[in-house]
Amino acid sequence: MISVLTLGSENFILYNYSLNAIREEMDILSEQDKGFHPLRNYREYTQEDMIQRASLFFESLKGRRSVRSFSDRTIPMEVIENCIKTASTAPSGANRQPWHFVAVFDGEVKKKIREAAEEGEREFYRKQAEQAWGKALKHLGTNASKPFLETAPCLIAIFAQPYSLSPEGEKIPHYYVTQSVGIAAGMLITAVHNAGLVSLTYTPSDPRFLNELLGRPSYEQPFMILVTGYPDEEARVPVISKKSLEEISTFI
Ligand code: IYR
Repeated sequence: MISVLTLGSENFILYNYSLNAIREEMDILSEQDKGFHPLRNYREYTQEDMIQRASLFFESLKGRRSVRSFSDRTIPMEVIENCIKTASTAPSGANRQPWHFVAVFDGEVKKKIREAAEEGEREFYRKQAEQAWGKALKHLGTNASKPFLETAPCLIAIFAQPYSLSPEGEKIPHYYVTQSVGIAAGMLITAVHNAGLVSLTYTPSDPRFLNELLGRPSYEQPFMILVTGYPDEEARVPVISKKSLEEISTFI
């Protein structure tokens, strides 16, 4: 107060004004802007470049196919690490990141996964063969045999977390879990393709065995296994087509 009184009246008003402005600014900062920083790393392209980039990206992704025959050639672990890091950049409900990825390179563990998966598949194909679901799969040529689970160098098991647990054991709710993990899985598939590898989204018919085999808590839900590696030299893929833009979209 004393120091304020020693200021001339004009200066006092200015001083007071700037103090209030700073206080106000700090209030706004703490209420709205706390934990925000400017958008970084955004890069705008010219419309011409944008058009070309979108077209080239489509051309690249159009070439992706699900592959069921893998080479046993090894792949660098670093590539998988970066692909998982790419998936981890996915948006998620309330940014809770409700996923866990287990990258399996170990031959013994892959063998166990294959055995357990094939057991579930034998049951599935026995029950579904003549049902609608079984018939819908006929053109893919799938059956209960899953050799790729052992041949492929890497199986990335993706788990969805309906919630997580705090260190005190309290449940932390997760939101839009299926959407979030689906987006992350899509980005993982894209990253693997971009690295020059192929993948298969394999969904075991009865996937619960994965929790115990891979040491994941029982509340996590096995989402899919992304079988990853090089294609077998003789790999063949089914003749399929994708729906046209007109069929899948409406522009208003
Ligand atoms: N999980 C089984 C069945 C299967 C189901 C769907 I939907 C597919 O697109 C392909 C297969 C299997 O992998 O054989």
